[in-house]
Amino acid sequence: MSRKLLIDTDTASDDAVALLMALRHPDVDVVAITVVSGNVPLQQGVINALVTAELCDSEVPVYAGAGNPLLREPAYAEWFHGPDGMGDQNYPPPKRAAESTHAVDAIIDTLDNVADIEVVTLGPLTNLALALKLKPSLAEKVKKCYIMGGAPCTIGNVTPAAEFNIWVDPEAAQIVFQSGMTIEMVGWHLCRGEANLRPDDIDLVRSFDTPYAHFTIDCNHTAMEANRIQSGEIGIPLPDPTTMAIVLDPSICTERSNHHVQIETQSELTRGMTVVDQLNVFDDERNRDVWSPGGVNGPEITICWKFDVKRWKALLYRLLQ
Ligand SMILES: [Ca+2]
Repeated sequence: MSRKLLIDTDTASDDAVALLMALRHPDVDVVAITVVSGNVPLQQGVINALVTAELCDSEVPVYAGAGNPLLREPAYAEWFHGPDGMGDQNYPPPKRAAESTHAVDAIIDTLDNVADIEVVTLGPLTNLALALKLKPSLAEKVKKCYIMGGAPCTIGNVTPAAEFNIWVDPEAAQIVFQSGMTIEMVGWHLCRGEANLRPDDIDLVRSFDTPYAHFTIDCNHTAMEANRIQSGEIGIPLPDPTTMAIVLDPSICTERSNHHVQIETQSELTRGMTVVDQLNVFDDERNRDVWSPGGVNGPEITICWKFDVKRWKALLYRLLQ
């Protein structure tokens, strides 16, 4: 039986590849794509999600959601993905439009009614937080929620402390992380270094000569240049696709552990930091009031620390051919 996924995305170039992977995977049924403001303004993200679905001959419903974070001003990452989020490839406009239902209503309906639903979030957590605020019991309906976000090793890509998705809407992230949903957090660190698509990998992907392969490289060309400037790495960073690889084959994650996690919402210096209690200091009486005033610590979150780079790329390549 196919696994059922709901994917929430701020669709830009790496989201598009992650969507493509899920839509082309034979054992997965993507029941809904919900779009949130993040990498690009909401309506651009909707267009990018529809363009990607069309490339995959998929009729998956696409829903537009929150155009702003819960409390903060919107922040975009066009400098990284290009003004259209897709490396300015001038893709023709999609033939389909988004559904008329709001993404938050679609999330509530899907989580309530689709058995064994799994959720994958590839953007800021605004849509999911709004759904949980309206219906907290949804947390128990989700078999598992995979979150691309956070910087458990404290190497951020917006600030030294924070990864983009969590930084954009930290209040939403805190709501989701404290909701009791079964969560696996796949941080930004995994997509770095050897996990980038290196020039040799890019040549290999081009050699597949499929629309999916060319799309993957073309729409990420701005991201490759931005990555070189930001981190000095030569290659395409693919945070959302690395997360999707772990969703599609959880054994690709080779080291994971469970910890209490809090999201920083008060400080400007560390806004959106994913504070992971790796040594479980909360369990020590001496630390409890210091770490968590009031003694409330929330549920444990599974953190993925390491993954198998060869197997991540092998899975990607299989889905691009
Ligand atoms: Ca994303």
